[in-house]
Amino acid sequence: IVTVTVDGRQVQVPGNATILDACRKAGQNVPTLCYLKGINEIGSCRVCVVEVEGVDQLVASCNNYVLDGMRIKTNSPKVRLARRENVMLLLAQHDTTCTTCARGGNCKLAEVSNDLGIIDFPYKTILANSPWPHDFPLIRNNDKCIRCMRCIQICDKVQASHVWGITNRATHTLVDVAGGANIHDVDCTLCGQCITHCPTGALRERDDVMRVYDALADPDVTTIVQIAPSVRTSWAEHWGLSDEKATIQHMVAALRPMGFDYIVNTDFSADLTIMEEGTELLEHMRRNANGGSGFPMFTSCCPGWVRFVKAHYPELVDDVSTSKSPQQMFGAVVKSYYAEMLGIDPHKIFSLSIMPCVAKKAECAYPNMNDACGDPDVDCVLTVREVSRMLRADHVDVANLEPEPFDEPLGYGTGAGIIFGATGGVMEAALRTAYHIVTGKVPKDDMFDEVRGLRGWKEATFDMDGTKVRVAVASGLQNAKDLCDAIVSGEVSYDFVEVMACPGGCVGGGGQPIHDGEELAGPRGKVLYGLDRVAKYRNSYENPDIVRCYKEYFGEPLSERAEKLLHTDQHG
Ligand code: HC0
Ligand code: SF4
Repeated sequence: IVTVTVDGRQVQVPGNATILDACRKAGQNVPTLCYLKGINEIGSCRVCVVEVEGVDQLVASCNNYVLDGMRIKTNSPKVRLARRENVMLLLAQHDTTCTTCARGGNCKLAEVSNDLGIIDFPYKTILANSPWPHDFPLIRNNDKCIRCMRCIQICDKVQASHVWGITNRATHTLVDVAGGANIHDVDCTLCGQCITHCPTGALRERDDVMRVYDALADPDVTTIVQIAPSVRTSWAEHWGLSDEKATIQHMVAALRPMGFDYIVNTDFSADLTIMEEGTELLEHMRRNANGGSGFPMFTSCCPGWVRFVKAHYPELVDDVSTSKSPQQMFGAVVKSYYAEMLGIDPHKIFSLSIMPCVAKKAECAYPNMNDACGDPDVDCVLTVREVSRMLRADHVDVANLEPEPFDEPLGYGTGAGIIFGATGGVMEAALRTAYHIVTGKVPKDDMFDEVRGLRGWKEATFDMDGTKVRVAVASGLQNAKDLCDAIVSGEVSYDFVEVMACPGGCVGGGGQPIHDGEELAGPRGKVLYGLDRVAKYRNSYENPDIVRCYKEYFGEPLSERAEKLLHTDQHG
């Protein structure tokens, strides 16, 4: 413990604290721009500079450490001048057309610049012009890049994907696809983590909002929208509403006046996925007991993970579950069973899904995801950010909505479907149903809760009346890589492995609302587990809509029709 003085106020901090930590402890919120705790502490933007008594040069507070007796000034004239100058130099290479920026109103650079009172801007702006294929679901706009390096670090350290690199030097320095490659030719998983960690509008998702407005305006088209599990925790964050005023039923009420014909719940198809995948798991274990690959079965619902495993572990691809993701299962059900039930021509359905995910935009366009009627099973995917922009454009009075139910049938999802959105949730949901299949008994409440929580690599062994099931759960692709390496080398062995590309699972997804520097997977996940706790049904096999769906249409899990519509042997 050392004692330092910040703007005249003494504080005690651990000897390994940064100056920034000490300033914040003293109540002085020094501005930062490139800084991301634990991930990017390189002091490149020079916005967090402070004056330290006895030191001539200003020091970056994010990556310099305290010394006992240090006296720090966070807002001296020298500091203020330097911060302004540093930010103005960034602006001199930034496209400041903020009115047409996807991040409008939610930009760290704009915030810092406004806070510093940069109104008269003396420099001429010179912009980097690097081309980008605008059909790709991830868009890089280099004239908005401030070279903070956050995207490089997230992609390297957290997502083990190494997509971004630095090209050129000095004032020509650019962050771009490493080695000058085309983004189509590198192994971007489309996890979107670089987007949610970008402090400006240099990275964003492809905007598909106009396709949705066009479908809504076409009288010949029936629009059916599904909403993913984790979206219920985050859709209204833009408006800062309480959890009670921002439930999924409020979201249904918000979407109705926009003109959607049917609003359905991806939780239902998450339950469907569990029925298929839980059954498949038991077959996979049987195969392994009789000389199968020896590798565990891997979950397949996260398209970021599927892209990753295909690129880096081809030897494991055959052990990825053939079950489609809940999004794609719902798409296939909508254009077959649901269309039949409603008496609509499936070719005239526009099937939309609202996801916390960028990779889902790619998943729905894979050529093998058109099993129902030959058209894509899901036509379009919007991120939570895009939907929030639509609600703002339509001036929906989000704070004063009366909750409304989903459309029936296929509107109901169990607690097991809801927890899909958090890391470990798919595993827990599958184990509840597998337990029932194996033992014929109802699983005790929360008997598989060991796989919950934000740790990047979790493992547990469960006993199902004598059948031992060894499981592991990873989220974040560096954790997934460590896990896969250990599996391939034989260091560890499991029966079932869940991987989600984004840290914390879909609640931390790359299509979620952006709160710069804050990680919200934890609190959002808690909401999902809270909903599971109070759900009428907590096990997928108990879902009355699922029971009906098998009775009327699929027969049983892994039936011929289920294999055709709900499974794929290719994964993209
Ligand atoms: Fe998934 Fe996800 S990836 S868990 O399987 O929540 O259900 O498809 O919708 O939200 O993205 C399910 C699928 C989602 C989310 C995402 C979640
Ligand atoms: Fe890397 Fe994910 Fe961004 Fe692709 S989307 S560049 S994998 S962080």
